Amino acid sequence: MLLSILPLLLLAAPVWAYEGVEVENAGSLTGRVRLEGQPPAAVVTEVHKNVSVCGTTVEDRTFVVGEGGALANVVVYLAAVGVGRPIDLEAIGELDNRECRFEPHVQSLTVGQKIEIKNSDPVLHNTRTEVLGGGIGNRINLAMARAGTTIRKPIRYPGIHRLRCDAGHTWMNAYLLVFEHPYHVVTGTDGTFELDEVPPGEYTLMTWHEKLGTSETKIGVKAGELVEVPAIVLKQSQ
Ligand SMILES: [Cu+2]
Repeated sequence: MLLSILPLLLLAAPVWAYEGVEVENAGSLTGRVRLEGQPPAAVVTEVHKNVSVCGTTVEDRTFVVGEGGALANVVVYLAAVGVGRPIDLEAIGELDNRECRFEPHVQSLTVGQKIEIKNSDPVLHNTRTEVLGGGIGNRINLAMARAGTTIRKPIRYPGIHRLRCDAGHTWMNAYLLVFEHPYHVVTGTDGTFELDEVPPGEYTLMTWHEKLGTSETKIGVKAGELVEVPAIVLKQSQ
């Protein structure tokens, strides 16, 4: 009996775990993500369902670009951090179905946190996650028929999740990136980011964008210092 259970236990054990500690002599990182060149024109989808709520057209939000090429909706994170500040398990991500869009378009959370999914519209929406690039993922498949409904779901697995709505709103999409450590943040319309309470050491600072993929920057963090990361310029492939 024991022998038959053992392989399952081994599979269920985490391959790599994060340890939250009080970080002494922590440093911080700050910087800005920029898009090189003009962004492509937004894709406009004609709407033929729930037009009174959704409108007649919807523009996609793949490239949200501010002044000087500042790029929003980029997840900036440290690769493979094993020890650092504790994970805030009380933090709750929010995902609203509003005017037939997911808000926000991109967010990041840490394993152990929760996400609160809300329907603000008086129409049926369904929030379903697809795990990109393999892995177990944190699968969600949640239909919400009434306006004002909220449901919380625990976030259990790391990965890149694309969110879709199966209720006939083919244009609805968003991304949820889940990490095992707390060193991740999403850029706003000014393209800036900051990561605090980073233990001194050498790191790989990563960026992820839904169309541009990932970039890597090697960076050193020293005790008590605020490191200004050189501008991260993301290029569009042809
Ligand atoms: Cu929907």
